[in-house]
Amino acid sequence: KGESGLAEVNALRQRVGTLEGQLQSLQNAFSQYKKAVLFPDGRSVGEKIFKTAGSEKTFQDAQQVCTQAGGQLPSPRSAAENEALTQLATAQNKAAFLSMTDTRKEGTFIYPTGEPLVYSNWAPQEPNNDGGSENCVEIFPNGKWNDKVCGEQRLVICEF
Ligand code: 289
Ligand code: CA
Repeated sequence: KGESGLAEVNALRQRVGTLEGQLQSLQNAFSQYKKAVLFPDGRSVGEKIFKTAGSEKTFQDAQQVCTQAGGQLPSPRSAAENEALTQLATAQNKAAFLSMTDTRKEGTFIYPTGEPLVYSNWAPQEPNNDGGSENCVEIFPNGKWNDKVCGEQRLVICEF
C-alpha cells in the first residue's frame, strides 16, 4: 500500500503540473484575445463588455442588431459602466441609444427586464418628454442622458 500510494501521489503531482501549464497557456491566450477584440471599439467593465459597430439605427433596429449578435442594448447600472459607454460615444462623436424606455408608464424608465433604474445620469432638465413622445434614452458623448424619440437614428452600442 505504502509504495503504490507514493506512485499515485507522484502521478497526481504530474497531472496537476500539466494542468497548471495548460491553464497558464489559456489565460495568456484569453488575455491576448480580449485586447484584440476590444480594440478599438470595445470596453470591458466588471463582467460586462460594451462594443459599437459604429452604425446608427432607430431604437427598434438597434435592439434587433444587439439581440441578433447575442447581446442587448446597454443598461449602465453604475458610474463606471456609464463612463465606459461615454468613452465609446466620445470616440465616435455620436449619441447612442440605451436600453431603457418609459413606454409602459410615462416618466418611469425601466430596463428591458421591467426593473426600474438603479442608476441614472440625466442632463439638466431631463427627462422632459419633449413633444410628448420621448420614450427612449440617448447617452451623449459627454456621458449625460436625454430622453429622445425612439424613431431617431442613434449610434448602436451593444452590451454583452
Ligand atoms: O426634439 C427635441 C429633442 O431634439 C431635444 O431637444 C432639446 O435638446 C431638449 O428639449 C431635449 O429634451 C429634447 O429631447
Ligand atoms: Ca428630452
